[in-house]
Amino acid sequence: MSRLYHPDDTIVAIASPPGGAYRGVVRLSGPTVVTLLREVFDSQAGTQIDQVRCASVIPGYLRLRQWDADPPCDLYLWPGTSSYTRQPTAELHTVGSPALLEAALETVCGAGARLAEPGEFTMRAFLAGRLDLTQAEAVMAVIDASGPQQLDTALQQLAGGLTLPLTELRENLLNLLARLEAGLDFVEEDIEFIGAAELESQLKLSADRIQETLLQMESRLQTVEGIRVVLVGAPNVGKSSLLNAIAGKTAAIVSEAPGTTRDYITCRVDIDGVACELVDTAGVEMANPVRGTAAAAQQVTSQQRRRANLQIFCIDSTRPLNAWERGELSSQPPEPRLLVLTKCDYPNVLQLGKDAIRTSSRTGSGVKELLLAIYRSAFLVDDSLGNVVATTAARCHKSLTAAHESLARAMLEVQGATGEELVATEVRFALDELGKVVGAVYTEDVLDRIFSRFCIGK
Ligand SMILES: Nc1nc2c(ncn2[C@@H]2O[C@H](COP(=O)(O)OP(=O)(O)OP(=O)(O)O)[C@@H](O)[C@H]2O)c(=O)[nH]1
Ligand SMILES: [Mg+2]
Repeated sequence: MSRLYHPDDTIVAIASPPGGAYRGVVRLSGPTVVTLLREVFDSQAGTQIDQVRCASVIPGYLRLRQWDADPPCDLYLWPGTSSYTRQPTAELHTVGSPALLEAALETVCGAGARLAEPGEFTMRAFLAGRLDLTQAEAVMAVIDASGPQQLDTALQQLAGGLTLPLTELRENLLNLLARLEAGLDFVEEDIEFIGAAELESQLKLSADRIQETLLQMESRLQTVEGIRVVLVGAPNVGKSSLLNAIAGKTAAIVSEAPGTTRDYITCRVDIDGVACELVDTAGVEMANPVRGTAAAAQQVTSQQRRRANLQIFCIDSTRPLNAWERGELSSQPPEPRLLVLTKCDYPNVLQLGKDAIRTSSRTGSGVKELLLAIYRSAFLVDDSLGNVVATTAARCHKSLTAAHESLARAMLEVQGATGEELVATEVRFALDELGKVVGAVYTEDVLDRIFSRFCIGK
């Protein structure tokens, strides 16, 4: 069995980032924290650590076995169950020297603690019921957040953004199950605890809630995979060159021969925390292409256009618009579109509205403006961008789908009057699946998978 399942061990880890810093933190949690601190910490004012009853900060010194000098240290102590892990927890805040922190770790281990596994502090918080699984994942998302948007989202989830609706849903279903089971217990007496019509409407309500959450999650997943930004335009206008300029590397082949790109090419870029999948497509010749490879390539392009969240319509600034481009510009595409003029390092023969972004892949001018425009559009394209916690969405999708299916079957059984026994079984099954999402029902390998992605000390 994994070591994570032994909350009776006292664990210790360096909780501050690696490398030298002004301050470093060593974190401990477990039943023997207070006894152990008596060995490794001297309070400046002579405070008796075992007398401390509530969360306190105590200035003092570390007593390191290997060192003669005792470095100054502030002890943050949660002696009871008010801590993150709901067990005695302490943090030793001292000088952030890697050698010193290692020595502190060794000393604490020498006094009876063991090194913590990745995510073990948060695992304890989960096992103690302080967090549910979606919140534990949010802790990790907060730590990993690479931009303000991701951070905001992770914090929302940590604050119970997903937990609250799911908890409410589970409670409703539990009540429903209780009434169903009461009816089953008194089947002889012919007392009705819940009528078929109410049962069906309650089931439908819950099924709809799950469906809503699923849809929300799907849009989150899509966001995490990246909003799809598709470059379209006539052959040879410089789409592939622009993709390379945005990506900062050669992802697509460029040549002066029109029709170079035949299949679509994708490339991921991260624009300040917003994941984008850029898609380069084959140039479009005309509205109704001829047969052969050109036609096949254009079919692929139309498919990609349909899947786009955002279109970047590229127009060559060195020549007048052709008929196809005029037609495209006069119609409103279903998805948001940015207009981009290419090859602006050449003398410009084309005047488009001021909304068009002027770029040159050769000099790199305008690429920054284009990135900013993509970034801004991303939030218009996908308003769930503020709600991304991909790991949770990926993990919960299967359970939510299964719960929804059970409730749909339960509704059919109510309609077919096949018996409340079967309805209750389906409701129980749905509850189990919802329980997996928040971690009310879990297996060891699910926990291992989730918590092993944490870093040590968290
Ligand atoms: N001077 C200049 N030349 C460019 C620029 N962008 C592209 N080109 C040239 O234009 C030609 C076509 O570029 P590509 O990027 O292959 O154009 P494309 O639209 O992807 O073409 P297809 O894949 O055939 O549809 C190449 O010779 C590029 O070097 C630019 O910003 N400035
Ligand atoms: Mg190309």
